[in-house]
Amino acid sequence: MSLDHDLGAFIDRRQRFAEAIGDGLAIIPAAREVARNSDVHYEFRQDSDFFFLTGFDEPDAVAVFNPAHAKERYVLFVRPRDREMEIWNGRRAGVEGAVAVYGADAAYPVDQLDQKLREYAIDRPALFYRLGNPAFDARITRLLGELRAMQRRGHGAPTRVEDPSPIIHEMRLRRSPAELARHRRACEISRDGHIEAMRYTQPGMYEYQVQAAMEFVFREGGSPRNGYPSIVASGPNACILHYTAAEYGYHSSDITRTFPVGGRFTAPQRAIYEIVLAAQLAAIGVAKPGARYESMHEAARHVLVEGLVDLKLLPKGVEDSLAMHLYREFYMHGTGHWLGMDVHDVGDYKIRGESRVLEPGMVFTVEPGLYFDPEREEVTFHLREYSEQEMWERRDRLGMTAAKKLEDEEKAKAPTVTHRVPPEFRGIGVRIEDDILITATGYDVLTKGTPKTIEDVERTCAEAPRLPR
Ligand SMILES: [Mn+2]
Repeated sequence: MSLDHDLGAFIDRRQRFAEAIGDGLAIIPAAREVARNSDVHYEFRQDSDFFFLTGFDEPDAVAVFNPAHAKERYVLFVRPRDREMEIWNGRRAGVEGAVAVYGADAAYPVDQLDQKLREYAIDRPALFYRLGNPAFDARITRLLGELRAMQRRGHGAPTRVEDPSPIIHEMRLRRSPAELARHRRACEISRDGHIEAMRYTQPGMYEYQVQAAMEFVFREGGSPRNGYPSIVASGPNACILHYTAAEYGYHSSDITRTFPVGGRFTAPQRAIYEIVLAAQLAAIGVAKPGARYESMHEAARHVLVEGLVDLKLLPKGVEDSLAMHLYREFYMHGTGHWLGMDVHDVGDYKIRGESRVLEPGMVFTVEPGLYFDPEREEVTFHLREYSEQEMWERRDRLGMTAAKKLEDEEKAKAPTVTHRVPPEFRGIGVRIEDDILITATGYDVLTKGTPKTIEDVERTCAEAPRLPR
């Protein structure tokens, strides 16, 4: 059982979910164990939607929500207690624990699922189930077939199959105070790991050794696992790009810091770093309730382009470079993403084609960067204005392959200009990423205290590490 199982929070989520599905029947499967090699499995991590509603962190379970039922409104199907299996594979809550600890109205061994579903689904107008899991989909199709056969004998079968994810994902998008406390802790632990990485790193080390120092701090701080596998990369210019983060209480942080292995930024590294930092601060500065999500990307992009133009890294001025998206040669990703139980968390960015408006309780990353391929001596820019919005709409409409073909044709027609990348910038990659919470009046940087200015980064790199090396 999870140590901090806060039953009240899960009951509240289940009530809100039950209200949303009304007299429907919802079936939410847990994650399964995945074979790695031989009889070894990958480390198990529960499905986020399933955990959000149940707090139950064992594999091979299924949660059923049936709000119109007289008694069994929330039912867990779980692996039963088995003394021998538990000796080898760890403790199980069993049907007893599913009721006593996890608050199910009833619980059954998972092999009784099909039989119980036939009973629960009778006279339910809608089945809430997310298609896309082949083994489970087949089970649901079979169930529906059986129910339709029964219908001839006078019982109603569900006529709608609906994806429950939009309901759950809108709930996950806004953090409650208790969720926020866990999320803050994930961010603090990640901050501490990054600080130790800056202190610990020295020339000649392997990337995985830096990773180990950082992850030692994560685990020691109470994080049972990372939010995602660490990405620790060093470039040929002694400029090192990290992104990694701890998970705590099923909430993930996401931090990137770029620091010089030798402890001091060179002048070209410094120039690029200052642009990315200014872009990041500009983007964070526009975050507040009521602001469009897109406005952060627009703010970051503007500052990045101004910096690139100043350094003569683009062949055109600021306005043209933005309209023609010339910066994409050095900044090819978006400025952030929702952050929560998943590192790239759920939730829509646009609603009916329009950028979503920020609300208190939403958490996202702001992570601009600039990247200069070490082997790219010159860049050929295509001089044509286009709208990214239209590009994405066309890609959605035509599919990626057909849309790309059209894009290539348009590019081929556009005039080009070839521009040299000065050698001192080649091989530099800088990204700076923090986690931002929208508050009632503005924002709060959850990852504050992670060294970010050149001065703070260099000072931290010069400090003695906590860990021996
Ligand atoms: Mn990120």
